[in-house]
Order: sequence, then structure tokens, then C-alpha cells
Amino acid sequence: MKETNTLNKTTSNSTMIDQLMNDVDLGLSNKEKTLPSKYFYDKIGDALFVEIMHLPEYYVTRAEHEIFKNQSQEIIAALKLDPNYYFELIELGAGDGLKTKELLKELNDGNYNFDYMPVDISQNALDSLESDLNEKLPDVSIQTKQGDYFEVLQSLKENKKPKVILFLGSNIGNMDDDIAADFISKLSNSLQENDKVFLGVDLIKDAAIVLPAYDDSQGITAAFNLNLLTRINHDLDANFDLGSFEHRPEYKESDGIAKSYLVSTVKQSVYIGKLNKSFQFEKNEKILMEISRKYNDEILNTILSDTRFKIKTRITDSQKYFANYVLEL
Ligand code: AVI
Repeated sequence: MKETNTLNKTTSNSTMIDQLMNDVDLGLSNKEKTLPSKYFYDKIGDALFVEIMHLPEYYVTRAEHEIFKNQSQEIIAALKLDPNYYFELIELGAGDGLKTKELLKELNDGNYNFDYMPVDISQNALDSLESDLNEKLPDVSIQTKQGDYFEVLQSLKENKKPKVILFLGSNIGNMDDDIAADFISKLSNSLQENDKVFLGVDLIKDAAIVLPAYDDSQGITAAFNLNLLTRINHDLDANFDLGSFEHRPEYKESDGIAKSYLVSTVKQSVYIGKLNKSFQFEKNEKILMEISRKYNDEILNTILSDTRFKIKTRITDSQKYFANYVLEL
């Protein structure tokens, strides 16, 4: 079992480097340079993201955690879960599973019959989630899967067991609207009649609250973004000079999208060995590192418009910063 895991890990690492090479080449060749935020999550990126989730300015995790802590019975009722019927609880982008653990505890106490299947791009995150759960909730059966969201869709389709899909943390917010709509549409086509999705999204609100969440005073979010340049230096033999890029996030309530940029503070050339290619940066030229889309019912309904999903229930935290939606077919 262990050896199979190690083999899978090695195979997916080399595929990941090929994909990274491709995506970096594409993104930096764009007129408006961009790098995909899904590559933030290497070992250092995972640790920085855990720090972000505990930052005073980053309200997102706390708001959703409050929902799971105070309203887990409401969640179970909204998902119409019944202790007599088996279901798979599949979490896309599980990370450290902080919020889900509240629900798992409640389901375990209520003798619900389920398997927990966290999916994440980061094997590190899955390994620590699995050992933490084995220690804290040893009766919960856990089967981890490493991969990105789109990769799991096919396996969802092939498996006809009843399912609840958790897609929390406003992870959907890191997708462009058209990609989010495509993903949700494919997800709806991968599910069967009584399956449910529990989707967590950060709500549109004032820039005075949103912007500091992406521009914290300790510089952790800046380090999180810059770490992708370190990863490219390491994995693709590049020579990004981290001292000449500055983290500069932007957010306008009217757009509802937080955008994280790294700005080149000088005119410079960056060489990427594995691509055998140099990329030119003008002084003040930006690389778009990540978008974090904020939602309301209208935006979500637009994303759902070409899918079979309907919004059934909306649960919010006490400050109405965050919402979890039950989507049904
Ligand atoms: C994972 N994701 C929902 C986070 C967000 O809020 O967009 C990632 C993040 N980036 C900077 N801080 C947090």
C-alpha cells in the first residue's frame, strides 16, 4: 500500500513539472503576464496558506468555520442526510480539513454511514489530514486522492454510490467565471439525481474588509505569492530575483474580484532554464498571480445557469461575510 502511494506520488510529480513548464510558458508569454495560482501549494506554500488562514485580516476561513461549528446540524438537515443510508462525502480541495472536521465529528457522533474522501492537489496536505483524522476521529473511514478538481470528475461519473460533494473555502473563487461555470457544469453531469453539492463562497463586501485579507501586515500573503517564483526557480531552473518583485493586490467592490499581482520593480530579464527561454519585464509590469472572486446569489445563479443545479439552501455566518449553498439536481 505504502509503495503504491510512493509510486503514484513520483509519477504525478513528474507530470506536475511538465504541466508547470507548459503553464509558466503560456502565462509569461501572454501580453498581460499571468501565473496559475494552483501551483502555490508546494510544501512551503501549504505551510504559508495555513498561516494565512489564521491571520487576523483573513476572515474567510474563520467565517466558514463559524458556520460549521455553530450550524452543523442545520448543514446535516439541509443535505437531508439519514443515518440509515450510506453516502460518500467527497471534499474537493480539502486542505487541512479544519471546517470539515466539525461536520465529521457530528456525523460520527450521530452514527452516520459514510466514507470521507478528501481530494487535494497537495499530497503533503492530504498526508497530514489523514494522520490527524486517524488520531482524532479513528472511526471515520478516510480515503485520500491527490489530483486537481477536473481530474476527479471522471471518477465521480463512473462511481454510482450516493454522494455529497463538499467544495468549500471559496476555492471556486480562484477560477475565472467561465472556468467555474464549465467546472460546475461538468460536476452536475457527473452526479446522479439525489447527490448534493455543498459549496462555500466568500460574499461580495466592502474593500476595507476584503483588501487587507490579501495584503496582511505581516507579509505572509506576499510571501505566499513570491513562493511561486521560488518554486519556478527550483523546479524549472529559473533565476527570478525575488527582491525585484513586489506583492500588490487590488479589489473593487463593484468588480467583486480580488486580484493579486507581483509587480516587477525594475526592467529585467528572467531566464527559465528548463524552457531555455528568457522573459522580459518592464519596470512596473505586473504578473497576475491569483484571482479571488467574491459571490452573491445573482453571480452564483449565472454560474449555475447552464447546469442542472438549483440552489436549495443558503447558510451564512453571523456577519454575513460567507455563504454555504446546498445545490441539488
Ligand atoms: C484558497 N483560496 C480560496 C484563497 C483565497 O482567498 O482566494 C487563497 C488565498 N490567496 C491569498 N490568500 C488566500
